[in-house]
Amino acid sequence: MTSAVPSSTGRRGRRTADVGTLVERAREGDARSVARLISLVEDASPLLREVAAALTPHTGRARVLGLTGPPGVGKSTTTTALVRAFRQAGQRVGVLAVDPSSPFSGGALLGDRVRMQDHAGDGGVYIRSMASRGHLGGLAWATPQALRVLDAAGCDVVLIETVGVGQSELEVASLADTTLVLLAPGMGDGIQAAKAGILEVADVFVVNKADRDGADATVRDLRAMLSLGGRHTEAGAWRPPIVKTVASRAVTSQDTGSGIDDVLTRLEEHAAWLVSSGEGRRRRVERAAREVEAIALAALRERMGDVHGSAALGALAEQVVAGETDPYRAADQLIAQL
Ligand SMILES: Nc1nc2c(ncn2[C@@H]2O[C@H](COP(=O)(O)OP(=O)(O)OP(=O)(O)O)[C@@H](O)[C@H]2O)c(=O)[nH]1
Ligand SMILES: [Mg+2]
Repeated sequence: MTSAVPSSTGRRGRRTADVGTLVERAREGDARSVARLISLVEDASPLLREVAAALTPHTGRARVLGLTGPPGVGKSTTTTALVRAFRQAGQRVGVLAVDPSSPFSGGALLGDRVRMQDHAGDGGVYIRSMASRGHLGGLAWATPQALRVLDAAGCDVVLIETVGVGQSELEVASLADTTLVLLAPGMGDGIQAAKAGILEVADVFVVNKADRDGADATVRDLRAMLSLGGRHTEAGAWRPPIVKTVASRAVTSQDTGSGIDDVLTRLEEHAAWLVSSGEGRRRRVERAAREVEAIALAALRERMGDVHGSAALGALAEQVVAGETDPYRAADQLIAQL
């Protein structure tokens, strides 16, 4: 038996479907069901446990690509160009944009926060913006679950766009099988990126806006930085290639010379390396570990919330004040009671 899910048209439960039906429909490619499942994730619904159980047998197939980089560098434009390329290759594509500050460009892919591609024209693309800060565990908690929904819904590729400026973005990048770090000429982007630590997570570097002055200088800066060391210099390691692109050209005119084809080639090479080196498997295990950890921490935090103001905590606090115990021992006792 599965639980009733409030419809996305209102939480007052005017229309309901059960979790099993919703998952079934999502797997058949019904965009509205996919949207509702992701809404459950965003709302941290109590039904998620059931949703995860229903989805998991159908997951593990999607290839996950992370795109990160400084604000305005062209992540959404590049995502749009890649989506188009994958669609042309007959693949189903999901896009998760994590707290984007600028919208996606390009006709059919224009999406608002909740919009999914729901018309018959192209049911092969799902786009979703995630704004889940403030939830228990934040993005580390919500993004992998949204990913699982898209994976189970039959997406061959899922692209995750994040702005590379902080820790949560690094966490999201760690969800990916392959991470693309985008930079653009000027503004000392390379140095900024190094500071933010995003160089270390790069599998493929994309120097976008190569139509602008300074693209070659940015490539040189990057090469120089990579030669200084890092995980890629170890034996058998993947050496991240640097590709120059003009993503806006790929989106507006689809002409060649945009560099997007080169990006696709590098992605294929990296996918092959992930298999041959065993690194792909290792990343997925790591991803699962983080997800389990995030769920466990969120559950613990919730239980700690129940503890706040509880009689047990009050009694321990009295003992600390009375000098009968110290705060560390009291905390141990509290945790033992959870
Ligand atoms: N000249 C030039 N402009 C580009 C190129 N790619 C993207 N742009 C423009 O750069 C601006 C920002 O592009 P976005 O794709 O929104 O960049 P973003 O990295 O997703 O931005 P945020 O999500 O806000 O961090 C837009 O006006 C694009 O049209 C390019 O290759 N060359
Ligand atoms: Mg963007």
